[in-house]
Amino acid sequence: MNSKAIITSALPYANGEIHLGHVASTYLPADVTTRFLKLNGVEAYYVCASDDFGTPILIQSEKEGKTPSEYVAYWNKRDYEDFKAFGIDFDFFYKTSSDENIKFVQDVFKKLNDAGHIYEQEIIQFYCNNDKKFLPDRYVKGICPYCNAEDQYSDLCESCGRVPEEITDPKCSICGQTPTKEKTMHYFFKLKNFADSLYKWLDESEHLQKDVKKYVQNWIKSGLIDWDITRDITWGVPIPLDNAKNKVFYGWFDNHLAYISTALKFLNDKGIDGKAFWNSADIYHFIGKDIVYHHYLFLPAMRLGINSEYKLPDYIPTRGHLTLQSKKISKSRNWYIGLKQFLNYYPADYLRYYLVAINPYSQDDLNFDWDDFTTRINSELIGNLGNFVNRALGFTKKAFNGVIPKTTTFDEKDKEAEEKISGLSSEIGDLMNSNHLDRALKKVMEFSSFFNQYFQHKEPWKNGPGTENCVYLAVNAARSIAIAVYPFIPESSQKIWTQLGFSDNVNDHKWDEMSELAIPAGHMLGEASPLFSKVEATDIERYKKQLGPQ
Ligand code: B3M
Ligand code: ZN
Repeated sequence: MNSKAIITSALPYANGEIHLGHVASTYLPADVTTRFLKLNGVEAYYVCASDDFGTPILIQSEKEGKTPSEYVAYWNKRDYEDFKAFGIDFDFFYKTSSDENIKFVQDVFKKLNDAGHIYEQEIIQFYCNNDKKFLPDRYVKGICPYCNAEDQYSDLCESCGRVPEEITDPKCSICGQTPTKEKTMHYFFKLKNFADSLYKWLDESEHLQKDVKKYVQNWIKSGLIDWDITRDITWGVPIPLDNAKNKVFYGWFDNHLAYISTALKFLNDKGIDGKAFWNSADIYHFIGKDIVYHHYLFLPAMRLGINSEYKLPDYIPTRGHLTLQSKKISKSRNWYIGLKQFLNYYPADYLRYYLVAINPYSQDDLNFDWDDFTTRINSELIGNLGNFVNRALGFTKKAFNGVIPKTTTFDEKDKEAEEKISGLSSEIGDLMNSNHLDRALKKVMEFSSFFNQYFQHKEPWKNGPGTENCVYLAVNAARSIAIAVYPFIPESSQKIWTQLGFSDNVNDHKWDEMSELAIPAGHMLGEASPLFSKVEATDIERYKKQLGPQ
């Protein structure tokens, strides 16, 4: 394991609230991984930023009568608060519109330009003579030539889902007049230049997902196209050339560079040499499968284009989309659950548990289902884990006044239990290291289930021989669980830790300590109380009704 790591997750557009779909595939897996790395003593930093630029944000801010800066500042703050309430523990959350990022992006552009990776080309764009501006795709609406739906974007028909080559009866979405077509000079990034080096990088990478790698390599084989990095709007990173007045970079040129500029700002402010750190760390970019093209091609190509001055990613964990009750999430059809909303219903750990448990390390889609959520929380988190911890600690309280008794000779069952504890950290650690967070969590649950059975089998309430061993091992197993679940359900982990009678923080300890029998005879437990409360079917029925047209 590298002793340093930088972790990022796809930057949220500063354009609306975070919902369950966002956290499932990127923010949560990244947070769990970061917490795991930190417990292993890795100097790991999780940085993120709001993605502030782009035409949709400009349009929305205009609609709301705000300046784009005011508009994105609102969402930057709100997103950060929602993430925090969910236990997403960024070391630093910044913004793509920061001075640092703007300067960084412009420098990268100049270097790419000097190296011959940029060229100019005239293109034809819609222009509104009334508003006196070029109209990027999103600013032009018309009739879809395929399905005849009215009022569709010129680059996407939301009714039939197709991308029209040429929209019928185009209209400026600001003033409603018919735009003309004018020539404008755009800058292009020569993505084609990088076909071979990208292919090789993918071939040689050790940790990138095999299935994703394969189809990205197929894209390369079928031919890459150069990439228009210009927008004729006012909201974006200005293109630093004299003859590029009123032009800014396309959002996907600048946003991923904020991974680097944000990390540099954070590290340099801490007195660490940010660039040296970046280049000696493991770099993780957590993403959803819809932005594979951007992260496996544009992003590495741009880094290669500046001679890998900042190293390419080691890991790009890519996961599928979340559906909700088996239907596609859609804000306009009210088929989504806001993160903030959910946290009004249940504690963060319930959602963290569920979303990790159903989320494999693959691009398969996953489904949030209220009934499945109920079953898993009630039977797994509460019925298995919560029950075991409460039983072990509660019994010790009752039968031994909360003081761990001295052990006697271990029998076969005790020895088996002891081995379970000593094997736990490497067994789960291996899965965590290979990104199989769901499987790792499942192992913890199996461990807990084993100890539930062990406790049942030993019947300590009969106070027969071996009762002391049972209590000693069960309480130590509860301690192992507290450490093992810390990356997944940090609040509950700390609760268990405190109930065990420790006054420090669980994350002051190391991952491997979960495999020690560190609670000695004579140790006094804290107060035991139930960790969770049951999910009630009647509540769930209410929450289900809040979805869909109101
Ligand atoms: N802001 C959100 C998305 O497409 C976009 C990600 C940027 S990552 C550099 O998921
Ligand atoms: Zn107009």
